[in-house]
Amino acid sequence: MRSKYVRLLRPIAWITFLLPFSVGLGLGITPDSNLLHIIFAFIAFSCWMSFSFIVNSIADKDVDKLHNGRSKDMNLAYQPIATSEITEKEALYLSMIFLFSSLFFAWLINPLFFLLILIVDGVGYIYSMPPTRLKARPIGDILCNTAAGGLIFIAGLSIGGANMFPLVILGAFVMTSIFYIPTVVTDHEFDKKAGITTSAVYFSPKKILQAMYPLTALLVIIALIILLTSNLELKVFASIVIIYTIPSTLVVNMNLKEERLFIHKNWILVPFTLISIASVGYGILKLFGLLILNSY
Ligand code: GPP
Ligand code: MG
Repeated sequence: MRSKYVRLLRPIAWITFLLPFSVGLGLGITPDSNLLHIIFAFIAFSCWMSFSFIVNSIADKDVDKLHNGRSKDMNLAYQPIATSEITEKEALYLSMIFLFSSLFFAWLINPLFFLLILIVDGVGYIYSMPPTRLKARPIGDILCNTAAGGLIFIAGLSIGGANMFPLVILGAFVMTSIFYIPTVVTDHEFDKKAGITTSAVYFSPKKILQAMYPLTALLVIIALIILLTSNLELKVFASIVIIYTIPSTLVVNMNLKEERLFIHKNWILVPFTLISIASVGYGILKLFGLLILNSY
């Protein structure tokens, strides 16, 4: 079995937020960006995720014991707090260290990046922890994940500062909410059993998946405007968004049988990892002046 600290931090689950962060970073970098800032940004990102997942496992310790291993990065019953391999107090200390480290490294980058990391740390906390515990409130779960994905995208953009356009940012928020919805549906059975009223439990899996259609339509409109009005780099980006999102929405809605969504987790994890690597690679090429699509 994986080390108890890896099971506490759940780095594989970070991939869902690594995608908006990396795409933002890739789009934002210019040949004038600072390599050290990029490294610090990844450390701040990892510390934010570590903080958010530790407080989540503290808040979820009783429900995680009921998990059967389905549709997740791991069987949550093996979370080290649920198995008592790590005490709640030790986890709390660790979460504090990660919280302060995320803020410290963010502060080394730029004031906007610092502010955004401060906010997403707060979102990570109110998502899991009482009294808010928004993950257990319909719409609250979607809003937190959409906010976190959109804001971490802006943080990524801000490292280099290019392409910080309102429409691009709006697109990132809409796209995050679209791709969050299937994940709350794959958790539906477990959340219902555990008595957690997520949006999927409240509205039903079918209804909440159907919400992907108007959101996809809105995203396509945004992407088309970007495609028609922006620079070459954003045109390519907008085309990829359209090509990736429309089939995803259709496939996800077609794979709901009864109340179960039959989508293997790798359908999210593998493309998200590949797109993240490609985005960071693209940003690095721009940084070293090896690929210039736009003139900065
Ligand atoms: C786990 O949530 C997800 C997180 C802790 C990341 C959320 C971070 C934000 C900043 C919103 P979960 O308890 O709903 O899922 P799981 O059952 O996989 O733990
Ligand atoms: Mg949890």
